[in-house]
Amino acid sequence: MTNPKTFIIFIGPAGSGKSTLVYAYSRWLEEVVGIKTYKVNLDPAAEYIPYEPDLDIRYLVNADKIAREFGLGPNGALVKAMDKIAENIGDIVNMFSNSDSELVLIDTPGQMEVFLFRDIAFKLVEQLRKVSKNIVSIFVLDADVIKRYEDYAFLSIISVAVQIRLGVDVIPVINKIDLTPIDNIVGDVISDVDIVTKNLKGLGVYGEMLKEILNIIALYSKATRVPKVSAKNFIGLEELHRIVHEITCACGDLT
Ligand SMILES: Nc1nc2c(ncn2[C@@H]2O[C@H](COP(=O)(O)OP(=O)(O)O)[C@@H](O)[C@H]2O)c(=O)[nH]1
Ligand SMILES: [Mg+2]
Repeated sequence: MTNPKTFIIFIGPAGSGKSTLVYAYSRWLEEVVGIKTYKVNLDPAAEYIPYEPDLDIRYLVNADKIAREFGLGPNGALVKAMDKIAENIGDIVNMFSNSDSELVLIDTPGQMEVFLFRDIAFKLVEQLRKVSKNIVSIFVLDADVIKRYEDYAFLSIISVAVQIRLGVDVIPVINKIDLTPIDNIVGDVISDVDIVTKNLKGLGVYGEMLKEILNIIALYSKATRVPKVSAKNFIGLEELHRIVHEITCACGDLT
């Protein structure tokens, strides 16, 4: 029996490195693990994509074309494009759900708000669920954002918000560690809630609230480790894959 498909949805702010991570992770999977992935570009306004998409939404719904047709600016065109994708998401998912690859990587628009704050977010997951229950999201944040313990809390909370919105497990990932030596700031304790909560000082009532929230997240969240990666330099991809595997695969923990 073949393994059920795993879908991985990459989400994060513009420029955090989603598309670069799709490229690096897919190459790493192919070369190191021997898994051929299927790559979907769901960004109708992408100007440059570092990987070769197997399905490129720009050929079906193109933001530039919509801007010209309806006389819209870039934001209006992107919103319209995403709504059009949402309307047709059943057909779009059908296009890639029969691919041979057991792993499908789905890249979302640079501006995460047009994905997360529109129907497309949960409609996509709704359709993917008809194919497989192995769906996980990777939330990518630039290492430059994580300078203080409260920034770690921010990453955890925003990942949970994404989890609630999509209804799938979310793995928070810190990217571009080649540029920012975050070990000097929160280091390897980043996944240790006790240490983080002890270091949330001087925040008054917000600090107390954060401690409670982080402990609850640690209690319920499946992805308790936060992989630190460099999509550019292929660092941390093994740890990322281990966590993806732990969450999506019935065969359990690889560690
Ligand atoms: N130094 C460094 N740059 C990166 C890394 N990942 C992505 N970038 C750069 O960050 C910019 C935005 O990356 P991109 O993947 O397009 O971001 P997206 O908008 O989230 O898809 C590009 O110039 C990438 O080359 C990384 O790990 N290290
Ligand atoms: Mg991108």
